[in-house]
Amino acid sequence: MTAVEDPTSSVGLPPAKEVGQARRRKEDARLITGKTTWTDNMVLPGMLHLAVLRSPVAHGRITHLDVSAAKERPNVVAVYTGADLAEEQGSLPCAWPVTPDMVNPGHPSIAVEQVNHVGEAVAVVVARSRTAAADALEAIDVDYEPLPVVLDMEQAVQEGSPLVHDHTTSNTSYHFVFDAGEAGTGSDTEQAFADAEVVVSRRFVQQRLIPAFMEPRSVVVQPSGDNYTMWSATQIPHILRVMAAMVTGIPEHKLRVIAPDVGGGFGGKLQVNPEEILCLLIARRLGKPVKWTETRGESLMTAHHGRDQVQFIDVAADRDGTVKGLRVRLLADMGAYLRLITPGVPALGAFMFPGIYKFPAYRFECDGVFTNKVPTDAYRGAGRPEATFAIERIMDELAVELGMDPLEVRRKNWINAEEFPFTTVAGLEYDSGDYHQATEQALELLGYDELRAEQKRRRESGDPVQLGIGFSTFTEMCGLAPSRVLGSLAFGAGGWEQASIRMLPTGKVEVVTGSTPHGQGHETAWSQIVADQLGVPFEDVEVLHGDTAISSRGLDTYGSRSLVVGGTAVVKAAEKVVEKARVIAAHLLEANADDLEFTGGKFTVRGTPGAGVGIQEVALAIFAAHDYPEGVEPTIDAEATFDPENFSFPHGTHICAMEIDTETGFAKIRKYACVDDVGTIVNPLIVEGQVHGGLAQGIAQAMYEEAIYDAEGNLTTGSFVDYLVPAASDLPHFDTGNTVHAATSNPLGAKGVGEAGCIASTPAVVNAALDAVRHLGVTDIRMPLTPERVWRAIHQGGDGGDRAAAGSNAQGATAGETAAASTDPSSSGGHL
Ligand code: MCN
Repeated sequence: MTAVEDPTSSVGLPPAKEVGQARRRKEDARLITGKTTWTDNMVLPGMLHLAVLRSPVAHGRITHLDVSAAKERPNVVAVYTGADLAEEQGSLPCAWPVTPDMVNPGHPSIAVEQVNHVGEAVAVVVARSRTAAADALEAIDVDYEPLPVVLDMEQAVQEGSPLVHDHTTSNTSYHFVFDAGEAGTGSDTEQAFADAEVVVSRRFVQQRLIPAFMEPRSVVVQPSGDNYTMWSATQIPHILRVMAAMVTGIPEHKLRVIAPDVGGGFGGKLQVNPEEILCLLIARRLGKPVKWTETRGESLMTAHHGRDQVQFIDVAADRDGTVKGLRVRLLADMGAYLRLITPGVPALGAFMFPGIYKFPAYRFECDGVFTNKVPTDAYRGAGRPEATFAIERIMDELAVELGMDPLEVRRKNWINAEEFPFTTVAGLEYDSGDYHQATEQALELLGYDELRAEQKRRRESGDPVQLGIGFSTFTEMCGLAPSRVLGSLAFGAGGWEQASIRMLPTGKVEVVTGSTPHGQGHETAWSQIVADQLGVPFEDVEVLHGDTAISSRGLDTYGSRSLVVGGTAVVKAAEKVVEKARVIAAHLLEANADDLEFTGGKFTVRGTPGAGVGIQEVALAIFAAHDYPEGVEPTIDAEATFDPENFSFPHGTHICAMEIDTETGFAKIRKYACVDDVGTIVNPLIVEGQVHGGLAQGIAQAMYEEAIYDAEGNLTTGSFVDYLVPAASDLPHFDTGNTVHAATSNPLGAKGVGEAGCIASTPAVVNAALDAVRHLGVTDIRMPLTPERVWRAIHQGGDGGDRAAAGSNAQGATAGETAAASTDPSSSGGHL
């Protein structure tokens, strides 16, 4: 990774000593040596265990449900059905009504009369042990009257299609439109298309993905009188508390939610789960602690999925490559219900389709469609990877149509560095960056010229292994905030974040943050920020989070928001601490507060640098409180809430070089180089780790992962044997670098990084694959780029087609093994 120097020099913070250092994460020692408590490790006296009977049918009426035998099973304490809990279970929340007339069918935690996807809860057993609960599920007798199963979005929106919810009039939940002409941010799109010299149209499929977090979901609820404590492997303890209070009627101040160490989420734990509500309701009924931990199979089958869109995209341009307009129509699979932000995911993406290009006309339309599948919701990038894929793919297609170099057509349409701040046709104000600079660096990192020369050689010699180079020049909107803008998008919450800082008597510092890390390293990064702000040693800072009783206000971690919003709240709280300490230090030094300078943790009197007092000494003095100025509170604690004026817009250039064996269809990344601009970098090691993780997931979408349902609506990729999450050994070395253009929306000058790699990488990989085989007549290959699909695209035409409904991934193989095993694409083994 290229070095970053003087990260705060341009943004008016104290000189950076810690910020910019590649500190190892302070949380890792406990995480990787088993010295932490995951939710499932919790054991409470008298704790009961919940097991869930799940529907084996995708769509059906429950005609018979007999739980009496299960109640008689050993160690079973209670069995509940939807009817038993109908009065109190309410509906799981959807916080993003993207249009005023959006149809939300409601979502019970346990089905009452009808099931709408495989895996939906039908009954729950509460027993003294986990195994007793699971065993008793077998004694429950259920009959279903099957209903027609709706799986294909394009069929679901046809007139006369069977309905997922029979009390609705169609399978369309909402029709969302953003039209730049109507919004006043652009000109008439239809006119732009009528006037353009060239129009390129494509249909892209964003396959369904599963956010396969390491730690499965788990929840424990402990009642104590009318108070409840919930431990949950969640990304959103604060939002969960509010939502759970609303759903169950338990007063919010009687409910404490704790997210202990959480083993990853990737958006999949940005949810209010039926089981969280059920544990709460049952703990209330029985007055006993209740635990539920999912199996991996339950996780893949019932935790919300991501992506799943059909994208129709048209670009209008002149023959010289100048883009004139963009039109996007989406079908977005909601699954059977609207979960916490299901409908908002494609709507958020609406603002990202224009990418880093300037053109005058843009129209976006999206139908949110119900199907009998598990609901979709946030998955790393949520809406933005889908948009970035579509625009970066079609820019390549435009280049091909015009006979231009893919970078040349991009460069022609980029917003130039001197044009910032720039308001895009979607109405976003991009604040800073330099797309040319990032691209030049990335080309160098990749060794572009050499690889192009090799590509030429391979083509000319008819080498069976062809080489392709694919680009993705992207930006994204993250740092989810500003509250007013989120409000204008009909999001049900704000986007501020809170932090407080307490100076302890011994000079140590406690930082309480409303962000909720689940792998992102906030304890380390926030310590670095505070160490610089207060001039105290990094080791003296402790960061507390993820407990609504400790951090009472917060909006949690998602949307790469934590540093730019939560980290800024930490900066603001630290500034207040310094100002409070300044007044007390002035008193102790018998000086005027205005005459004090504060550097390196020490207040000195301007002009007499010898005399001074350290902020940690001030903390002890104020604890004793023997001598402090009148009218001042004896504390130097402070809290701050930050709500930025704008999103943050990281950008970058990602380039993938890919080899394709034209005889086997096996695709292999030869080299991957990327240069990301995330503004000021607080911790380069963490940033690099975040980029690597994001790349792994973005590449996984391009090459490996796909959730597949069979014709009856069964998930056939219901285990890691079938759902192909790549291992580190399946991924290439990444050459990463950075440019630094400070964000203007926060005093750190930082831009989010948590999703960047995931958003950027997928189109770079697919573009590379196409570049390798386009001369063989291939114009598209459906994701994931399995050897079967690639082979079919080369030898049979089309995009490689749909994968077989069942058993489409090699049993138990890693991605590499699968590909290697699939050397005979006409056999039925491997991916075939
Ligand atoms: N950072 C930095 N300098 C920057 C930007 C970020 O040093 N200019 C650091 C931050 O201090 C923080 C980390 O990078 O430690 C990520 O910061 P940020 O971009 O603010 O993202 P969030 O902390 O809000 O994390 C959310 C983001 C999302 S949306 C998903 S999805 C995701 C991701 O983070 N899920 C993850 N990264 C993940 N990493 C792990 N290990 N597990 C997940 O589930």
